[in-house]
Amino acid sequence: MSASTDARGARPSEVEVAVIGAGFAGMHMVYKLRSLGLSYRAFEKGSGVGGTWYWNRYPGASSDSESWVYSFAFDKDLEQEWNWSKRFPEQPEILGYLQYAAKKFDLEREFDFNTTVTACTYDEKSSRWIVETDKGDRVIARFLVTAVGCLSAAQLPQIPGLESFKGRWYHTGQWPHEPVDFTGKRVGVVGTGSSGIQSIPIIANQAKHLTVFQRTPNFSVPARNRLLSEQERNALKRDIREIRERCRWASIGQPYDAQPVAAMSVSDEERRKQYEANWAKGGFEWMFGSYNDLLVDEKANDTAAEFVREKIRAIVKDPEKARKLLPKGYPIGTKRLPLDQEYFETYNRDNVDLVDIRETPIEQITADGIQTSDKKYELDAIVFATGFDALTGPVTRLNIRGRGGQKIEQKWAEGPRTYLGVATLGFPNLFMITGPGSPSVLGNMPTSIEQHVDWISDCMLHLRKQGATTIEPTAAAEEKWGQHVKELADTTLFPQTDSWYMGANIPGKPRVFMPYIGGFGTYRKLCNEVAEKGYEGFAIK
Ligand code: N01
Repeated sequence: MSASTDARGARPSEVEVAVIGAGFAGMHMVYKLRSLGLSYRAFEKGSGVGGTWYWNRYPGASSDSESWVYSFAFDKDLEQEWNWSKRFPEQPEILGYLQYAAKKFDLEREFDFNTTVTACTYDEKSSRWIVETDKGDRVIARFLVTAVGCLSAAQLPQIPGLESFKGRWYHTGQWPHEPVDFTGKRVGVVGTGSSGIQSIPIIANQAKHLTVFQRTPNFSVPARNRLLSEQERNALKRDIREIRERCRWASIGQPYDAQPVAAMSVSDEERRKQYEANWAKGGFEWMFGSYNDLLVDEKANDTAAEFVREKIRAIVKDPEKARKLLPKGYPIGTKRLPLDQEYFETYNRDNVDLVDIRETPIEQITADGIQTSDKKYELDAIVFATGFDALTGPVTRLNIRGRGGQKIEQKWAEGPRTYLGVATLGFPNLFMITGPGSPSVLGNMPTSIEQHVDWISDCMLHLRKQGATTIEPTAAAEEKWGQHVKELADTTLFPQTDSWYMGANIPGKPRVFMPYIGGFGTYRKLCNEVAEKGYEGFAIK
């Protein structure tokens, strides 16, 4: 018998908690609920654990956080047993790690896989959630926990003619499980965000010809991925507790923070030396471990942006390609900064072309390729690296209805409204792991997830001790949190830019900066204080 089955081994239809998702968040939540002795049902659309790493199997998919922190922190044995091969782990290795953890903690049997949640409805009379699935389940739960990730609702652009395309097409976020071989093929990639930038060098290596359709040129910084030596691994394992503690309190959940130095307070020469040194190291530290004003001061930001533009000019030999690749018109870092492996170098290959679709827009997809306003590109395969309906999309597509039958997408019509990014008024006993209004995507996801899972579990225990039935943010607390999230964002350069942080990649989506940008450590402190004050800002009944 598992914790999600009854004495007869059947899945119960009434539980304390319903959990949706089997990625880092869902796995950790279920592990935690089981250890607390709370009953649950857990649903996952995919056929196995992995979440992001189950779906994003595109060539080159890899984490941009270092392997030793891009992992579960809740089990000391797991972190000593598992050997990461590289600095930045690649998708197959992360998926392997999550599958290993699922086996180690016997989590697989706790999930209903291949099961899509079709509706979550709050019943006010019983103060329970009714969770329905495409398998005909109707589960009654006191609490509903969404562990659906922030970047899981894939966005396919509405380009006329896709249905007529005779070749194969793919979205990076919904990649097939069987290997995709582009050998000898003419491939088009649409999109140059992180997914495009990671996959383009690998596809270029395989394909006969690659055409990249770029809407906005992106800044990108070298990852400088490499194998870890045994000595390095041992040292990391020795220090891992201390490293994790640094992550917990740092601004982006990584074991480093910006220096307490403004870029404009040092000489040009010194700044350049710093940028060069960090460029050689690679990784996010280039930007987020250097000066503390890069995302708030336009002049400071310009110095970093111009440094990257210089690198692009130096790497890309064809001046016309270099011109098209130069990012301009928005501050560096205000679109999520990709890390790359020879991305700009890829444009020096003879088999790679770049189309600026702002200059020559895509008009339609035809049976044999992509037609722009300028010419037709004949293609055997198209890869859409066009991103996601970020942060809100994964939640709104669950068909959640709260008090009075209100749909969550109605409540969020002008942008997401939450308290601490974990709960929302009108939807009692709903907890969102890494929801909008929490730091989530602004740093190392497992650090965010762990903090939310712990906080939510503690809150459930508190309610149990109190004999309480429901918890829900007060209108005042939610309003104040929304203001705070906005005010913080307005002190930065982020709102200037069309990015998925702002919802700008989805036609019609309200333009609101969705994550909390006050820093992971500060946020953790605030959440702890809320709990210490008896869940201040929540109405508990
Ligand atoms: O998506 P994106 P992504 N016609 O939205 C373009 C995380 N992630 O999947 O900039 C033509 O960033 C769009 O153009 P524009 C990470 O947080 C993490 O790459 O909107 N083009 C852009 O170039 C990341 O930020 C990792 O003008 C269209 C691209 O498609 C997030 O996921 C790896 C278009 C989309 O870029 C999303 O990344 C990968 C259209 N209609 C992803 N619509 C790791 O940690 C969009 N585009 C490793």
